[in-house]
Amino acid sequence: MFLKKQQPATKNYFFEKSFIDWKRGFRKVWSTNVEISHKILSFAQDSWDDDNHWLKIISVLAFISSLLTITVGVLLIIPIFFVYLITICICFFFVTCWGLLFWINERGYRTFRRISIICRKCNTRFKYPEYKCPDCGKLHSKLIPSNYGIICRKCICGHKLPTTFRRRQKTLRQWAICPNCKTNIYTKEITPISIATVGGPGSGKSCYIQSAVKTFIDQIAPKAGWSIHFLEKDDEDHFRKISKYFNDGILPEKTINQRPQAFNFYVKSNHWSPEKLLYIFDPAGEIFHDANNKQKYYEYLAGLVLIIDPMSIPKVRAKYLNNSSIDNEDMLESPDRILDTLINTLRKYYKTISKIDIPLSIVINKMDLFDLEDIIGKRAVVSEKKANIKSDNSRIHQLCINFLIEAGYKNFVNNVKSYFSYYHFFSCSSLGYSSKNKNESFRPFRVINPISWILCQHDHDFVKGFKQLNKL
Ligand SMILES: Nc1nc2c(ncn2[C@@H]2O[C@H](COP(=O)(O)OP(=O)(O)OP(=O)(O)O)[C@@H](O)[C@H]2O)c(=O)[nH]1
Ligand SMILES: [Mg+2]
Ligand SMILES: [Zn+2]
Ligand SMILES: [Zn+2]
Repeated sequence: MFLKKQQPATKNYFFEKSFIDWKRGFRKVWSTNVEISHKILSFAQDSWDDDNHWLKIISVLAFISSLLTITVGVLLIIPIFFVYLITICICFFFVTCWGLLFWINERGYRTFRRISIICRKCNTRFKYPEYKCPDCGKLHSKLIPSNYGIICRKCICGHKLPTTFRRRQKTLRQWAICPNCKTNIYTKEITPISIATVGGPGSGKSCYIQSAVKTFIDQIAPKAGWSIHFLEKDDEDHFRKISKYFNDGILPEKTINQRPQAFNFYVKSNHWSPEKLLYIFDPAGEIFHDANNKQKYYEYLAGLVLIIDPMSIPKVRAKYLNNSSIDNEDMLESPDRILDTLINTLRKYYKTISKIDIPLSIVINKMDLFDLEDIIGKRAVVSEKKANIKSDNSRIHQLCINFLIEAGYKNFVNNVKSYFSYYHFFSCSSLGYSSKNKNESFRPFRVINPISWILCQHDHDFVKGFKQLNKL
């Protein structure tokens, strides 16, 4: 409520100027009174020095009136200014209470809705953007109800800036600036949900993210009654492009950006407000070679999707390589090394020795290859039909664990269990068929489950949303 940082704005009258006015007024009236009494006193002294008797009488009278001026001054000025001060204090009290109501409303809404902003350029997350005054360009931080104004703030240039959440969103969105890199952020103050992929080069992260996003936007959102729109035109164009490539069976290019730009879209529903803004990060696999490679987004992750290419597991590879060769054989990196690096990086980053609280989806990808679907996919679940297992997802989770243990990855599974508080194993195929059959639309399957699991871990609105969806 009382901002420490100086703002290029004038403070609310009752928070500063009223007390300055009182002090100035009191000084002025008091000094005028003293001055008048002083003048009368010096007149009395001059008259006393004269030999004229009449003047001596006048001098005595002047001396008495000088004393009276001071006394009446003290008796009148002090009570009047005391009442004046009390009135200002009462106004200050009521304005503060009024301001506190708005401030609590703003803070409560932000905390409850977990509102913050992520800069697209530097990936920094911050609670409040800076707002540029549309008239003079001065930067205002924390444009919220404060001692600089309850419902609006007056910039030093005279321009009035709204300080309440809704009016600020309506009128000042294009003036929001990242406090870190000072670029325009355009985004609304909203609930961001950030998800990032993890996996070695060529494990299938980009294919996975693109097919999961496409499935979410094209199939899940319309079914659930959520409307999707994009942060910027570039995001929409990017989505249209990958959508077209997907339909034409064209693979994404190798990711080279070490600090990935987030792919964003808003999810709007009648059941929640404000909208949710999904940030999806897809880094290049090479960053997981280095445990010191800290990404800014680690600070605010809602979940991680660890992609495992089954062919990067030596035993699995040995079993299937006789049947066929793989495109990116020489690039494959063992998933246990990737997991070790991830655990080291996160533990260093969060300076913790206890479990990591970020939900982790472990996804065995490329399920279209060979007979993997019969071992850890839906076909395996159908053929087993275990009555005691609640859902296909729980069964696949267990099958994946068994598969990894049999493939010599017991340590991997144990590390997941001992270092992560929330984890789930999934299997899916981002493309639906081997990339060798070019120019045919990809047919991903089960790609949404790892993402929906993370969304449900992070946000209660999505739990209800997906529950509703499963009932349909
Ligand atoms: N058969 C099959 N191949 C896949 C699938 N997903 C990805 N691939 C193959 O894996 C290759 C690498 O996929 P990407 O998504 O580019 O891998 P990445 O993890 O993003 O790699 P980097 O960008 O280098 O980190 C693709 O060119 C495909 O050939 C899948 O679901 N099935
Ligand atoms: Mg990639
Ligand atoms: Zn201004
Ligand atoms: Zn920035």
